[in-house]
Amino acid sequence: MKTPALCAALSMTAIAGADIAIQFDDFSNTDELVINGDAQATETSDGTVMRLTPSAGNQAGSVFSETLIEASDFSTRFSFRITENGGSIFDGNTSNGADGIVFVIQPVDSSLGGLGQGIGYAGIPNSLGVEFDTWNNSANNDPGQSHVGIDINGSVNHNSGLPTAVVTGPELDEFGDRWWAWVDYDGTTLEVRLSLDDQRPADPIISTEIDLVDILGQTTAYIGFTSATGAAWANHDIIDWAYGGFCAGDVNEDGFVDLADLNIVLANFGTDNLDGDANGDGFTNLADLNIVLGAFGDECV
Ligand SMILES: [Ca+2]
Ligand SMILES: [Ca+2]
Ligand SMILES: [Ca+2]
Ligand SMILES: [Ca+2]
Repeated sequence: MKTPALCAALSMTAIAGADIAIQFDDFSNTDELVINGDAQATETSDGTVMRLTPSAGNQAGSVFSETLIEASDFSTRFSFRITENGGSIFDGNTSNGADGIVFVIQPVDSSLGGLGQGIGYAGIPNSLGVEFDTWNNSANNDPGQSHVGIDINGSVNHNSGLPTAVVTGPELDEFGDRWWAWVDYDGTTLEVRLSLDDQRPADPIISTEIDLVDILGQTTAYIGFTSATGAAWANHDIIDWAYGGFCAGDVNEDGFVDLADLNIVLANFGTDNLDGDANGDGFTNLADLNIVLGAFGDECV
C-alpha cells in the first residue's frame, strides 16, 4: 500500500501537534492555576505535588486552570497519591481515609464544593466530575468504600437519576499507592481508565455517553480537581497532569497515533467495521485515514 500520496502524507506528520493545553510534570510552578480553599503546592517524596487537602479534618480544596479551555472533546492523564489517612471509622467503612479526589470540568475558576462526602465537588452547577471516592456514604448510595464514578451538576448521589456511572474494584482505600488515571471524551462517550502503573490499560473501567456541552452550557471550561475531608481525612495529592484535545487518530486507544493505528484503518478500509472508525461515523474510509495521518506520531496526553 505504498502509494505516493500516502508516503507524502506520512512525511508531513512531524508538523502534527498533540494539542496539549495543560501540562504539569510537577507543581513547582503554579502560575497558570487558580488554587482555592485548603489546596496548596507541597513538597513530598513525589516532588512538588498539588496537595488538594492536607491530612486533617474538615478541609476542602480545589485547583483549576486559570483560563477557559476547550472541553467539547478532550483527553487527560494524571497521577495521584492519597496518604496519611486518619480520623474516625463509621458508615460501613473499614479504614479511615477520606474523602477522595474528583477531576472536574466546570465554568467558574473559583468553584469549591462541599466538605466531607461532597469531595469538594458537591453543589458545583453545570459541571462534570470523575470521582475517585475513598469513603462509603450510604446517604449518597455509594456502592462501598472505594469506587470510581461519574458525577454531573454537583450531585454526588449515585442514585439521583442523572446519567451517572459508578464502579468498584480499584482498591483506592489501600492508601499510599500511586495511581494513574486517564479520562477521554470524544464528544459522545466518556471513558475512564485507572492503573497502578503508567501503562494506559486497553480497557476502560467506565464508558458512558454524556453531552458535556449541554451540561456546561458552553464549549469551554475551567479544568481541574477538587477534594475534601470530614471526620476522616488524608493528604490528597496530584503528582502530575496533562490535558489536551481528544486524540482522534488513536483508533486502538493505546495512547499513541502510529503505524498500528494506520494499519487498522487500512485493514478495515471501505467497511463498516468500527475498529478503524476514527471519527465515529460508522464507516472506515478516507476521512478516518486523514485523521490518523494528520495526527501521526502524536503521543496522546
Ligand atoms: Ca463517598
Ligand atoms: Ca461516591
Ligand atoms: Ca494507537
Ligand atoms: Ca469514519
